Amino acid sequence: MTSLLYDIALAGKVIASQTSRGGLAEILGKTGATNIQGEEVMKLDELADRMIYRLNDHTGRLAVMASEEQEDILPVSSRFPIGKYVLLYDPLDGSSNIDYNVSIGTIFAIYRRLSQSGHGTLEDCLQKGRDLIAAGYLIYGASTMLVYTSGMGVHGFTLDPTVGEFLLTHPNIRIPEKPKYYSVNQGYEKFWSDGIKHYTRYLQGDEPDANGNFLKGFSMRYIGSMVADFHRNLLGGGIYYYPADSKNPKYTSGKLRLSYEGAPLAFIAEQAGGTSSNGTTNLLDLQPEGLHQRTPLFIGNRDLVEKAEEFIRIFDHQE
Ligand code: FDP
Repeated sequence: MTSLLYDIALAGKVIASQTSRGGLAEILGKTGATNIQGEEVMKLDELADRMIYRLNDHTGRLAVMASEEQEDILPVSSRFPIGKYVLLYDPLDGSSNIDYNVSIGTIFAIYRRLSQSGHGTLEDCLQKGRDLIAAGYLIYGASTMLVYTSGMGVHGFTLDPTVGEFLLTHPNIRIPEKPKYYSVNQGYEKFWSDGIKHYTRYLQGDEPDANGNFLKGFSMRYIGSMVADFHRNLLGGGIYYYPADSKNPKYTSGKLRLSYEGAPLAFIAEQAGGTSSNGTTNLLDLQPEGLHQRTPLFIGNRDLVEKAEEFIRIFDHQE
């Protein structure tokens, strides 16, 4: 496990070195291809995807991988030894921000394989977040950080570019009890359900909850790179949500993916004292039905996530 995390950290260093060179390295812009999600593939998406795969395919630690950028699972080649772990990853989260020098990230989720031997299977990849043995993210921002949990707290490391190593800077991260921020793309408000609209006004301090209590109102922050939004709220306290909306009839379950975006961040949030939900159920308890399954997502301070569930229950009549 430690070696696997080390390999992911190494991929992160390489991706960071590329992102920090930006326009100098001719790696900004689109490849011209469209991925399985129907999104335009950026050159850096492709580079990050390849980098993580190549640094992990031959080590003997993994049985199978799956990436946001690839439609099918990526079993380890028969040329290489097969290991006992499963790696799911979003190589470059927030890729629509790449060209604007805004923070982006990599998210990863690690499971133990379920199959007994041979190549890893789809079933190995479709495990509940509760079965995660480690999860984390790299954030490529003003500095590069690696934040991860293996079920014993959340720890953050900052890349020291002068020595090329991640050094422990944020041991045992806990979400502050007093939240500061709410983070959502409020440009989509007209596409939201009543529950989400009322909940958002509650967060702004404009509406009471079911007990008649008002909040003072939080500051709104939204970067549009989930890793960066999550990271800020992890350290500052708050809630990030991307609800289901009626904007695109194709995506009735929101935009974000359960297995390699929602579940790993949910595991981190829980380890830091927070929680997550799809509006009714903890994200860690959802059984993925497909590799690229989308989910509505609410993640951050426990009381704010529970309050989102309450508003949805009351206004959207969900049990
Ligand atoms: P992106 O499409 O740029 O990769 O994972 C998808 C994601 O980014 C998240 O990182 C981000 O929070 C969200 O989508 C932004 O979506 P909107 O532009 O719809 O707000």
